[in-house]
Amino acid sequence: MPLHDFSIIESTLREGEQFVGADFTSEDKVEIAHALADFGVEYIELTSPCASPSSLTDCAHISSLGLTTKVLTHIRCHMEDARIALDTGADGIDVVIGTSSYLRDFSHGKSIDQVIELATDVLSFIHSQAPDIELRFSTEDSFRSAQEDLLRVYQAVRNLGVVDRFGVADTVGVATPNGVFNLVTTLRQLTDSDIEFHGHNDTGCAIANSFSALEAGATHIDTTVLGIGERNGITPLEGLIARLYATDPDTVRTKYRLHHLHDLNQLVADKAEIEIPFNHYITGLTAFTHKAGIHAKAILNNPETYEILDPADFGLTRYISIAHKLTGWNAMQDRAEQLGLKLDRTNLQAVTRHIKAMADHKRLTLSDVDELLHQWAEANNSSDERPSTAAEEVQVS
Ligand code: HCA
Ligand code: CU
Repeated sequence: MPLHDFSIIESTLREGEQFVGADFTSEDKVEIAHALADFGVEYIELTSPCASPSSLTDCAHISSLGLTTKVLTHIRCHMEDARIALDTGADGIDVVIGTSSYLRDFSHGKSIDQVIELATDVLSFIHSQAPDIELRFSTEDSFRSAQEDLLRVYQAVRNLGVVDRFGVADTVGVATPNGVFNLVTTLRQLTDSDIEFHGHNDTGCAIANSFSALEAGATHIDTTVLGIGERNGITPLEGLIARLYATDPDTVRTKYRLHHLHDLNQLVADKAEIEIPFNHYITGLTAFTHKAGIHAKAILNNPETYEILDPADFGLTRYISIAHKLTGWNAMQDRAEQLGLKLDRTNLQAVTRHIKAMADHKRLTLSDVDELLHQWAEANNSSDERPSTAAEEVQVS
C-alpha cells in the first residue's frame, strides 16, 4: 500500500510536557527541539504560551531559533489564548475544543452551537491577524462525540475557509483502527485540506490507529518521543517510525535521520528521568535481540527471516543471545568464530548439549559460555578427548 505523503507533528514539548514525570527546563526544551529537528520531524508542537510565564518565553524563543522544523503552538479555543499565541512568532497555531458530551458538560459547558460560534470567532480572528500562519482546528474527544455534532462543527469551520488542517483526537484512547478509518474517511469526504490524527494509547491501539488514519487519507500524525503524555501517553515516535518503515522503508530512510533516533530517545528519557522500556520499538534493549536456537540459525543465514527492521538503518546492532537452554549449535559456532576458536561440528554440538544441560540448572552468562568454548576448543585442538560432560543425552536443535 503506498502511503500518502505524511508529516509528523512531534508533540514531546506539548503533549509530552503533560507526562507526569516531565518537567523540562527552558534549556531542556531547546535541546529537545534541536534534537527533534536533527532527526527531521516536519513539525514540533509547543505547550500553550498561556500555560505559564516560561511557556510563553520558551515558545517565542524556540520559534525564533530558525529550526529546520516548523514550530507550532497549541491553544484552547479562546480569544485571549489566540492573541497571546499570535505574538509568539510560531509558524502555526493548533486550536482545540471539546465536542463530546463529557467535555461539554464537565469541562467548558458549551453547546454545539456555542462551540461553532466560538470557533468561528477565534479562527477568523487568527486568520485576520496572520493570514499566512498555519492554522489547525481540532475537536477534543472526537471519538466519543456524536457524529452529527462533529460533522456540523467541521462543516461550519470548513466554510470559514481559514483553516489549513483539521484534527481528530482520540483523547481517551478509546478508538479502534476501524473507527479511526471510518471517521477520517468521513472527514476526507468533507474537505480536501490536511487531516491530523492525535491518539492516546490507553488500550494499546495508538500506533495502529495512527496508521489507520493514514490509510484513510490523514496527512499528519501526532507523536511524542517514547510516547510520553497524559496518563500513558500517545503514539510513540519510534513505534510510528517502525510501522511506516515496515510499509515503506525507502520513504522513511529518506525523510528522517534514523541514526539519531536512539540518542533522541535517550535524551528525552534522561530529561524525563525514565528508562527506555526494554521492549520499546527500535530503541529498546531487546528490539534486535534473538534467543531461540532456531531463530539464531536463520538470523545468521539471513537476518530478514526474523527481522522486518534492519538495525543498521538505525545505527544499531542485532544481538544473538546464546547463554541459555534454548541455544543452538549454529549460534555457538558463530560465537566461536567471533572468539577466533576452532571447533569441529561434533565438538560444537557436544559443547552445545553441555551448555543446555547446565542452563537447565543455573543461570549462565556469556562469559561462562565463552570459557566453555575456550576449554572445548583447547581439547578439540590438543587431542580428540572432550572435556567431561554429563549432558550427552540432551538433543541439539
Ligand atoms: C488534552 C488535549 C489533547 C489535544 C489534542 C490535539 C487531546 O487532552 O490535553 O489538539 O490534537 O488528547 O485531546 O491532547
Ligand atoms: Cu492528547
